[in-house]
Amino acid sequence: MLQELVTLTGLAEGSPQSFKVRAYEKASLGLQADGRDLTTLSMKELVSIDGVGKATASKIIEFVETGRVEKLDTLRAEFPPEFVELSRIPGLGPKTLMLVRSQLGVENVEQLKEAIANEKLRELPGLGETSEAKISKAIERLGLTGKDRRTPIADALPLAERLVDDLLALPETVDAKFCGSLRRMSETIGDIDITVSSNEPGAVMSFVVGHHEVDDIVVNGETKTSFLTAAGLQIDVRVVSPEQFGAATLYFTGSKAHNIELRQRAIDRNLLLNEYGLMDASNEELASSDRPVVASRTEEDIYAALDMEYVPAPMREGTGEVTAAGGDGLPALVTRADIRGDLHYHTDRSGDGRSTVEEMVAEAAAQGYDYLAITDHGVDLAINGSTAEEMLEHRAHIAEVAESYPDMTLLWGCELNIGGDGGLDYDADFRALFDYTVASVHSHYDKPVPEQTDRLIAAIADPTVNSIGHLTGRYIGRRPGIEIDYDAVIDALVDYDVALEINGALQRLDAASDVVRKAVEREVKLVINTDSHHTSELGRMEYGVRTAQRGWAPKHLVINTWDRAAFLAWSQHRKG
Ligand code: DGT
Ligand code: CA
Ligand code: CA
Ligand code: ZN
Repeated sequence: MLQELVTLTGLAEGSPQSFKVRAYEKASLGLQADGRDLTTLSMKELVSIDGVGKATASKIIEFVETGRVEKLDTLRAEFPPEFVELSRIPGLGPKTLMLVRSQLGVENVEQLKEAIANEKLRELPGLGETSEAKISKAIERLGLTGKDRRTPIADALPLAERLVDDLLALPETVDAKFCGSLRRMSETIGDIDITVSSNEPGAVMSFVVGHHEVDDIVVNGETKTSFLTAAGLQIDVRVVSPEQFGAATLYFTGSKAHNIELRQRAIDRNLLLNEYGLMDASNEELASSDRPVVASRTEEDIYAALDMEYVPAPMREGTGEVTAAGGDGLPALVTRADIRGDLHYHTDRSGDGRSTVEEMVAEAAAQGYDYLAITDHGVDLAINGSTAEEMLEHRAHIAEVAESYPDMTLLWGCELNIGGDGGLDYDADFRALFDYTVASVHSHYDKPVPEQTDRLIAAIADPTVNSIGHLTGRYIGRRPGIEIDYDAVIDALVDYDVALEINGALQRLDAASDVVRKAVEREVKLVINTDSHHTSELGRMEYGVRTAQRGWAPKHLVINTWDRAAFLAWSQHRKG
């Protein structure tokens, strides 16, 4: 709700920097950091949270008590979802967007495209042919058009996790899981599919119908409810009996291509696979509902009955996993339990970091990590970066904190900024002092492919660089990243033995899973990181791991699964 207030108020005020917008943003960060269940807090408790003022607190109370916020309803009426969506387009800030609306009557993507086709945008003050072309390209690359409009995973996954948690808390629920593209870790989601196991579907369905996320009911059946959220995202909830839960989650997780291959494998064994179970089909006389069930309660049972290894959900895309799982075997995939450290990690030494060194290190230690690289921004990242002097003080500070954590090796690192031409922060001698570095792109997103490729290769070739962070700099569905020649970049990673990051932030998931899979084929070293800027963000490691699995990443290529000695030796090897 607060995030929506941030966006809509930004539009209403014509600036994402306005006082009100920043107040909501601060409150949102404060609440996130606090972590308590908002619905249980009093006015007094709310305003005592860092960044939460009276105005925001009363909106939360209003929301908890009535399920609505009047201010938000007013803003929603003024800015319908199809208009708000336009604010995702790079180059269309709130001011420009409001201008486009008032001058050209543009209310949605279709009308915006039409205005671009008629060369209307370039005539507006502050815009020109270049910005018009840029906006046009961004619309294409964001995939905003038509009925196949999709929701970025960052907007769908936290919502699905909350819903599943709410369902699991229901006494009538035996088990619940989100399935579909979301469970497979697709970058964008058509709709959310949730499967619930229960013997009392009626109770589950009425709970769903009454849920506060429901804006509009599409299907209201005995075992299936489909509804729309206020943001227009569709959620399908199906209830099945506990005996059929495995078959149902297998079916609804898909992908369709994976299901089709599984079904063929079943047929080859005289079996029948559907959303109710894996059945013995040898007696053709029997009606399908009378066929003996071979397996259905768990996915594990079904894969086993098909003579296959269990296939982790992120791999289920019908791109060779069925053959591998039923034949030579799947790669020994990395899992969350294998991870021994985080190697892209900020503190409030970075302008955009929001927790102290002490807090961030304590949180990492609580994960049981063996090593941790603190990688605050280098000096080139304006506002957020630190000078050489500040970095040296920071090193001393980190060393001091490290004394309290004898079981964890704390590295003084840096997130180097890859400049427009591939240049890096500080001078080479200073960079060589860091224990570990991640180099990443934070600007110049629009250069042509050959220049972007050269730029990355220059950074990879630099002997002070250990890894490349968030490869393209994209924000899924919001900002297209840089376009590069992946094969050339992967060649360079191999040649210089530099690790490729899989960034677990849901907006990023960068490198993308298909790029990871290419890199895996070339045995590029990988590193899975959270890029945390706050103590609440360490959970991203799980998303990074799932993305790695989607890219078929085996444990042995992931450097932050290695034991301390092996990792430390590797991190120093380029320095000779
Ligand atoms: P999405 O929602 O477009 O991001 O993608 P999915 O994969 O979540 O697709 P969705 O929601 O249409 O259906 C959920 C799952 O149900 C899908 O992954 C596989 C299964 N499924 C749906 N339709 C079919 C079908 O016609 N044949 C088979 N074999 N499976 C299907
Ligand atoms: Ca779906
Ligand atoms: Ca669906
Ligand atoms: Zn970072």
